[in-house]
Amino acid sequence: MVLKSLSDLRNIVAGGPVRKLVLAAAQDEQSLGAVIRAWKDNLIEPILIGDKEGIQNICASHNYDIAGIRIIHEPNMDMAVEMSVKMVSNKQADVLMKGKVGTSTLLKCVLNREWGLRTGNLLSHIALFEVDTYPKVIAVTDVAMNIAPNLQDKIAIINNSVSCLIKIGYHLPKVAILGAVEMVNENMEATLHAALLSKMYQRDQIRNCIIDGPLAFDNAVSIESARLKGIRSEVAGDTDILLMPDIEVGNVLYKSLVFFAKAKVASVILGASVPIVLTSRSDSEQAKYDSILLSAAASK
Ligand code: COD
Repeated sequence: MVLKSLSDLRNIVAGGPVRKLVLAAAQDEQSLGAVIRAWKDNLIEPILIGDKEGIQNICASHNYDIAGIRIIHEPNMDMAVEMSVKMVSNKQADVLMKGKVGTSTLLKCVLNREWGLRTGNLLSHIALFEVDTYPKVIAVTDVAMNIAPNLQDKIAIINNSVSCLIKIGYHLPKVAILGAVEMVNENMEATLHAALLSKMYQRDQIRNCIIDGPLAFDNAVSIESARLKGIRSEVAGDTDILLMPDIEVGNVLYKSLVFFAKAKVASVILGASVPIVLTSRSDSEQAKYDSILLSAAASK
């Protein structure tokens, strides 16, 4: 199974148990809109923690009927985030979502050694894109969390993203390790990492996926381009996951897809004890909604 579009996530979530999602500092207009829509669609059970009056005012201004949704009043933002994270670590919720709070405040709580959501794994970000010029959804990682991943970090990022896609229903997702070129060049560290990761895959040191690299972006996503360059690869032109060399390349690709190619996107932080919806203020309500569904689908 592969996702052809992000709307496929809805069927996957609808076919599973209803996940509890806690929205930390819930007095956030766009996040609330997306959460309430997913709740109305019977796809999640939300718990809203934050300033109750602020939450109710936003809902009243949009005519949202929120009777039946649990709201916990905590006007202090830091306390609201701490309470949300503790609710997840006490297994009272399956997904954590960022509301009206800074990313670093939320991540600090998530990484708290006493009551946070650490698992011993690296946390990493994955973004799934639906773009008209590619026949299936393509995942890009890591475009938002790990700045300059070393080889060990890249192994963890691959494992996080592969298990996410497997939870959604994929079998052996195809991972392209990107470089600027498809040849190993000792002056380009990304190509050295790619060659090592490919060999580790061949030796079963990385499992549950098919890996090839280095691949340049063109031959990772176009079989014609791979053919012209004489590249024989199981991944070229049929990539499910693009592993980025670093955050700059990843973030520029992310924003190019959204702004130039008008791609739809859903994203989630992986590697903690539960998926974390950590969309940014500039993401559309639709992107937040799709990210909620991705997180619910990846929560198993
Ligand atoms: N996974 C697990 N643990 C981590 C991770 C991770 N990815 N990152 C840090 N930790 C742990 C460390 O082991 C340590 O115990 C603690 O957290 C603090 O580690 P530091 O001091 O290295 O981490 P910070 O707080 O300086 O940085 C963590 C960030 C995630 C904030 C940092 O990596 C960062 O700024 N990333 C980029 C975020 C960004 O700007 N994104 C914008 C694009 S939209």
